[in-house]
Amino acid sequence: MHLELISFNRCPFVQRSVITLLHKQSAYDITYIDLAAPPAWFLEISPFGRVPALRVDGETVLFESAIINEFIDDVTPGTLMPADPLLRAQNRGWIQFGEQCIGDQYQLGNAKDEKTWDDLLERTHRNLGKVEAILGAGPYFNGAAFSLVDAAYAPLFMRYALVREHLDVISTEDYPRLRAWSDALLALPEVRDSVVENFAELYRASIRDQGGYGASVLTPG
Ligand SMILES: N[C@@H](CCC(=O)N[C@@H](CS)C(=O)NCC(=O)O)C(=O)O
Repeated sequence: MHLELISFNRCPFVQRSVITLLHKQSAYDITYIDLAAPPAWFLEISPFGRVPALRVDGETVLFESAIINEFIDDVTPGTLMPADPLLRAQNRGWIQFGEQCIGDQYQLGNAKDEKTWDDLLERTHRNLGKVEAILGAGPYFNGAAFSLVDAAYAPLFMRYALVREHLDVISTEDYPRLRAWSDALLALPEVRDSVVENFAELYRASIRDQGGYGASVLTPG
């Protein structure tokens, strides 16, 4: 089966799928597009015009990172979802919630003024607090075994780590379990290798270029 991931080099949702592909040691091709000027062929195959899209055997196209990741898991050896249906459903819920956390993070970087920033930071902490409250002893979301929830949150953790010298959002003091989970994931090769080589600079530049209050806090100077 041939898998082609359509990607944008800074997208955290694409990164979820790359982590899953790397973890499962699956062969795949990656095609980068510029989301600011998406090519016509992409708009034809991606119903929402969003990445990631996964083209299977050159024809069928899947969209939505959580769905793509379950498909990758299904067609490769081993499983990254719990066997118990109740746990699987709970895991899917927290994967979905991860999108909210990624959205909070994106908006923080874009915050134009201090008031917007304060409101967003409050919401960010409220949401992170919900995740902290349900985490177990780790090291991964479900305990000893890496799963698709881990792939879903690692991009969020990588981005917070890249601006940590200016603002430690997931501090050990505030979030002991979340931070330990973040540290465990960021140490994995499949997470480290899931972004382009110059990602750190690309990511910081994407915030700096916003030029608002969020940029002045997260990427000063
Ligand atoms: N829920 C989607 C979110 C994907 C998403 O928002 N991707 C962004 C890039 S990071 C995108 O393609 N944005 C272009 C647009 O919305 O037009 C998923 O999990 O795949």
